[in-house]
Amino acid sequence: MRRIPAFYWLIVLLLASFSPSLFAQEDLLPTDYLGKDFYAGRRAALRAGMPDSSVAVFFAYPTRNFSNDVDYLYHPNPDMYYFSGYKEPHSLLLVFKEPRTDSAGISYTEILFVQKRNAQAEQWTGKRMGVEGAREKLGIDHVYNGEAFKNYSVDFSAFKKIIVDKLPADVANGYDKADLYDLLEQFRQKSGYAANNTGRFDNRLYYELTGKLRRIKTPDEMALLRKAVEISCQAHTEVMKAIHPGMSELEIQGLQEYVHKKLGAEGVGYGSIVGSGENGCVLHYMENTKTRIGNSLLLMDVGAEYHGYTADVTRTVPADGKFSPEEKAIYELVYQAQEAAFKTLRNGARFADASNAARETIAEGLVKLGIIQDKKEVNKYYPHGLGHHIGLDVHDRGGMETLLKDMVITIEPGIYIPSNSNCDKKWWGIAVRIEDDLLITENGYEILSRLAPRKAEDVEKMISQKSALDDFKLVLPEPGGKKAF
Ligand SMILES: [Mn+2]
Repeated sequence: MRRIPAFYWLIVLLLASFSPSLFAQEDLLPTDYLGKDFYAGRRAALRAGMPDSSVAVFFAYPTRNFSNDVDYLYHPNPDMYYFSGYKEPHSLLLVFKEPRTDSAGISYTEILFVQKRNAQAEQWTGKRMGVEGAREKLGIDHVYNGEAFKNYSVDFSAFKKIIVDKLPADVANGYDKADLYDLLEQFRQKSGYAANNTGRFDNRLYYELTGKLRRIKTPDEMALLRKAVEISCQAHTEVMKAIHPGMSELEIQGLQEYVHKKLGAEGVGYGSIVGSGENGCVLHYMENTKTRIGNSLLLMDVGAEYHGYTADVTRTVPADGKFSPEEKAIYELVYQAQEAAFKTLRNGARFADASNAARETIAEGLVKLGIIQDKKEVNKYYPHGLGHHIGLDVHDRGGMETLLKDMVITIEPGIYIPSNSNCDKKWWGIAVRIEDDLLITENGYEILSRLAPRKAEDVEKMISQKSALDDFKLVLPEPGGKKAF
């Protein structure tokens, strides 16, 4: 074998030095994650709201079994994520109102216990951040492996309040001696926690404090939430262009989620709901198993999750491109209810006013159409609330009696008329929900989900457009010959 002369290597090194990617191994990860300043800011805001002599306690969500030895894709506890950025299971965050001093005399107000690095485990389930990674990436100085919690000296009896969510009762005890089961057990022992404990262990305060913070979105959060909503709208729009009666519910779900992933959203914020005709009447229909959507309305409640933040957008569209007169009448009514609700929105408004405006519009409309005789019967066909916060949870934390600037909420009236309802047959099987995501502003609102058409004529126009997905045909071998799908 010929040796390569040293000066060749020199030239290679020289050239490579202009191209850092040859040296620094590029991880090609997204670059728009929330930064450590965000998490530090959230913890500071939390501490500001905590009463004297208190500690806030955050456990990771448990992992959950999917099949045999396979787990569901892990979803972090949004509170853990919000206050630390740590996304792995088997972890614990403590935030103290009063600064504490460690054995080296260094003062601290938070401590994070993480999963220990473990090459063997990481080969199976992926890279762990570990103590060093958490210190560096999350900006928390006091980070330890979970196993250190056992001997961590904290006298929980000295706190007047332990601000903690209800502890999960169904966590499996794995082989690891510092998994969530052990962390919970050690916490119970150290703190004298009992399930029926009230007063000192305050989960009402937990919801109040976290809710007050999480319901108001910071600019950093808005950048991600806007992206989640925009990606969702692009998916809805692309599906409108591609839709035809021969498609299946699953196929539509696949197209929606394909566009999400194409645009960088890691997943969905909730199980995608794609219901054709009568299936649209099932509010949380997630089977999506109808093989042909046919000529009826298709209700799609599908939202992308982007870096933890989830959209929640519903569009209802005629699969054959044109609303029938009955479908149109119901659709217009839901649209008007939404518009009536929008008009009430602004900083300081009562959400009840928006709810009443929408319900009243639907009630009056249903009476006019002869579907109900008395406005009081409206709940029969409009059985759910008008909206909720969105954020790290699709039904995000925080009260909404009074709307405040920088809240992001959904407005989602709907009308659902199952077969055999006590009205003219021509209405049977019609289900319409229109759901938009709105940012509350000082004097009104911004419709974040405006990219997805919602006016009936705009929906029809969009369906008539060509989609890039129209040309996506699979030719698959079948018994007896090839068939195009
Ligand atoms: Mn919703």
